[in-house]
Amino acid sequence: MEDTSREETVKAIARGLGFDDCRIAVAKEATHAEAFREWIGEGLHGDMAWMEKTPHRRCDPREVLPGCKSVICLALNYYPGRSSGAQGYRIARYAWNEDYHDLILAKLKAFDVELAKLGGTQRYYVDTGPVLERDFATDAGLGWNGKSTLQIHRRLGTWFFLAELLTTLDLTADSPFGDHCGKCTRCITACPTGAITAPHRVDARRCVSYLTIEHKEAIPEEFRIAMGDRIYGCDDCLDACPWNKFAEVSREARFHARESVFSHRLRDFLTLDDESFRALFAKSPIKRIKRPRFLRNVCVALGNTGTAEELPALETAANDSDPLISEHAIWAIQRVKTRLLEKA
Ligand code: B12
Ligand code: SF4
Ligand code: SF4
Repeated sequence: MEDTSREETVKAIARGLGFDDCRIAVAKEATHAEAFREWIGEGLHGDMAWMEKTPHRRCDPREVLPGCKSVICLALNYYPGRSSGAQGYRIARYAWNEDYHDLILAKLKAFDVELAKLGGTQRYYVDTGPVLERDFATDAGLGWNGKSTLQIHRRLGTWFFLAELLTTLDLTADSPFGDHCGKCTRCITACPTGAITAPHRVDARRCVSYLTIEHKEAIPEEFRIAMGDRIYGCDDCLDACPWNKFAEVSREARFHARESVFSHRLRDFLTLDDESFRALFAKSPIKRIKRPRFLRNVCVALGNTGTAEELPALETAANDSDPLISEHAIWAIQRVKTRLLEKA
């Protein structure tokens, strides 16, 4: 009886802090720890070297928090709606406005204070911690890991962030919800670069999200055309998922499209210097990749979609002192010119 009321208290705290769902998993070795080790072993994480560090910790919360008994798994809906208002380019929806890390960490901090009052010691994370977040969310029945590897929630679809508190509180775990992908394979078909190489397996090195955000060097030529008009992240496997049909727009206005960004035409981004880049993307996750990587992505998209009107802006970018920008601008100019010749 006492345990039941503690779980209810935990879920009430989550609701009070604005989380859309909260479920509990047992703290143990992750169910798919072996799949994770294989994934790393095959180098599918590309140059995200931080993922190789301390795999024993990432696969078992008890290695992160001694005495950890439960993992409190949380979902926060970020769906900002269908259209950003952008003309001719796409940014992944999670990055349409403010960075979720700070926003969610503030909620987790308040959560921790409440759990300490119940006698718990916690570690809390969103995204960047050594936790296989989706594995524990599946165990807790928050949702299930779809073939795209995205965690799907029966009501929110795929448009939500995960966060969790590892706690020494011994809470009764919730039951898994089960896999509801059925025969569907839409995400695999929709992926522009063939990054979902098998159900439940993403080769990060092929994923547009990795190439445009995590990858620091030149974008391999084999993926540039497939990137199309995507300049930061990719939502194609999310857009394709039928479980998103009933997604509701997030209550959090700080996730809704930032007008000052999306009023830019694609070529306007090439005029940003370091200072105006930082100002435009203040508090946005895009700020993290800094101007050279962002302009690199813009050049590729302009190469794929641009017309003669874009050539002057690309010529200026081709003279940029940053080689990452100039190399991609030169590639884009060639591609636009080839297209113009083909049309002539
Ligand atoms: C590294 C990383 C990436 C990498 C690699 C992605 C990947 N699929 O592994 C890149 C940069 C490509 C990426 C992209 C994106 N990411 Co990311 N990413 C992460 C991060 C930091 C680690 C993921 C990880 O450990 N990958 C390693 C693989 C092996 O693990 P996994 O994919 O989680 O898979 C587990 C399960 O699938 C399970 N499993 C394996 N086989 C099987 C088989 C069956 C039958 C079952 C049931 C399960 C199962 O075992 C695996 C290991 O535990 C997490 C945060 C975190 N700490 O977990 C965010 C996270 C996964 N990303 C997130 C988001 C939003 C995205 C993007 C949508 C962003 C975008 N729009 O551009 C894309 C989606 C791409 C995709 N299809 O996954 C969210 C996902 C939320 C959700 N609802 O699922 C997370 C959870 C961040 C957060 N806190 O909200 N990401
Ligand atoms: S985010 Fe885009 S590129 Fe990456 S797996 Fe999904 S559809 Fe493929
Ligand atoms: S698109 Fe289909 S197969 Fe892919 S995650 Fe969604 S339901 Fe599962």
